[in-house]
Amino acid sequence: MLKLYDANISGNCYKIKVLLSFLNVEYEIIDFDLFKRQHKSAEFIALNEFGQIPVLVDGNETIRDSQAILFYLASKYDDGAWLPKDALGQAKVIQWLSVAANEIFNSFAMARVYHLLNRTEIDPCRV
Ligand SMILES: N[C@@H](CCC(=O)N[C@@H](CS)C(=O)NCC(=O)O)C(=O)O
Repeated sequence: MLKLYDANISGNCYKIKVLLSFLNVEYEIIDFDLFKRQHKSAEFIALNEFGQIPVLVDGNETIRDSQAILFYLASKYDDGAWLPKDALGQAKVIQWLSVAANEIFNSFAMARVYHLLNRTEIDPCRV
């Protein structure tokens, strides 16, 4: 079964759980408390050298980064509804994934974490 290294407060993890539920794919959650710094353990760094969640493990394959995981799930577990097979369709999906990784992450997501967790760091998503 797929394993998702997750943290409940993470928007990057949330979007993967939304796609997994749309695709009806079963998975196991490995729940991390970021404030206990489980994501910086040697065992987890072996899975993701950046020490960040989300990470997806599918058998012998390990995928880090939410955009890459969305791409992987839609390619492997869907019939083209979420990720078109043609070059232009794929480019249009990737252009929106880039918006999520830049414009949305650096504005709404930062503001959410800043207020939700009362954090004052320049990059409140790093724990
Ligand atoms: N580019 C990565 C960013 C992942 C990321 O920023 N994860 C945050 C939680 S949403 C994290 O692990 N923060 C803890 C840290 O970096 O120390 C992705 O899209 O998955």
